Amino acid sequence: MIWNETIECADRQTLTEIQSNRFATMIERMYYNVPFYRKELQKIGLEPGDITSIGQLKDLPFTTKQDLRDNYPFGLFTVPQSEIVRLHASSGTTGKPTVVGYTRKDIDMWSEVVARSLTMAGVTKNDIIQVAYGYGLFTGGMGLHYGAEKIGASVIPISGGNTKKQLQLMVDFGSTALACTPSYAAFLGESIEKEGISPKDIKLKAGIFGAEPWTEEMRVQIEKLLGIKAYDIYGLSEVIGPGVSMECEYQCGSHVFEDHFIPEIINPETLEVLPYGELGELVFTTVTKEAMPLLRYRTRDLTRLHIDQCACGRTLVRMDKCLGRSDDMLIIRGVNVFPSQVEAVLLDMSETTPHYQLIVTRENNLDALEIRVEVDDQFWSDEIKVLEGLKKRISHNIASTLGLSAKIKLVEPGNIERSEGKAKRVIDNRHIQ
Ligand code: DLL
Repeated sequence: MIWNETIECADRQTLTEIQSNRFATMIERMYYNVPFYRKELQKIGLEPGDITSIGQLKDLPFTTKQDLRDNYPFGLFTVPQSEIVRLHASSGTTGKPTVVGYTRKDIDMWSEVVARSLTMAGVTKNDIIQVAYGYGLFTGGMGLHYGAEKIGASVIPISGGNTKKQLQLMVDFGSTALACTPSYAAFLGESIEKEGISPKDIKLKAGIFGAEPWTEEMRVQIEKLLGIKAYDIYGLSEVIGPGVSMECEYQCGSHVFEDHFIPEIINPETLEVLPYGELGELVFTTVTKEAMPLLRYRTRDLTRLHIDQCACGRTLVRMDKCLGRSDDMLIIRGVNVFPSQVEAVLLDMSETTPHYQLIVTRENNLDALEIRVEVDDQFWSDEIKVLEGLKKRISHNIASTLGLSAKIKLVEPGNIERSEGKAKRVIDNRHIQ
């Protein structure tokens, strides 16, 4: 089944017309309501009326996470606060999060694209969907929730964690679909037998997994453990949240909902637009978002786009699984982490130096983060109690900044390897890409 056949199967010309009209209106709104965009557009001598076609997109300036940070928290909103009905946030590159706002119409649009996504995974109003993405500032929980309600499925808003209860409700309520990160899905799968549950008591058919990179091998493993078909869902808070693109049953890339989000692939060094099929950085322009539209937003995700017709009948462009990032962002247990956030915490504390290393491992499908921190010469002590106290304080500050707990290991002054070139801040032993 296709949720919105008129759009999802529209011919290219129709789609381009829709995009061009919406794009022109959006540029106008940005120009008149957001000083940042007005300045950027004026820099290239552009007046809103000059934009008539989506073909002109390639000549317009990019927006980056730094721009969002510079305009923190609400500087890029095009509507007054009274029109905002929801705020979400994701990790910024240092202490401050990236904030996104939604009008009621934005929430409706978001529910629509998630409804299309869930329909691709075969979810209907006859399904019971367990939403085990985190509810809160993270967009995963609420995003899936509204989309699932829109199609009329029964939603279990259980949020993440509490594995025992997840499995108990999965059996007792007869959940037929599961939405969570792929690593948590694998962990749930592995916990079934440990919890003394018989796999035949699990009624799941489909999984809607995303928010972090995962491999084809992981897909096979999860499908086997949970007895389901596992689908990839992609999205980012800045653009809307989950539901920017989604895999159909043919699983040959995720269809991008191009009537709302226009994708481009650029060379991250030269910034030139690359043709279909070439690997580069994914860039999105939103054409319907009201509260916080984005012009050529650099996602930093590396992938390819394909335009050839998909066997499912949808004409929407497909993107490959993300092959990595063009910055240093890590995704640990579904939480976005920038090494610079850790650095900001350490710089804030007089007892530590900004010499540190992040070591990421994966055991039983769950990510673990260890942070090795070099202690300041003045503070280093032979007294265990003093160091234990420091460890606790770092641990607390890291958890409140990253939203993620980490094991802290204190290292003697001078003992973290110095590099002559780029510091090796991250050792990722998960091999997921
Ligand atoms: O992760 C939104 C989301 C929630 C997507 C639930 C899917 C399911 P952020 O926290 O802003 O938003 O993180 C966005 O996560 O730029 C990618 O690097 C990564 N990411 C998201 N989905 C996928 C995926 C949500 N399916 C960042 N595969 C993005 C690989 C993904 N990476």
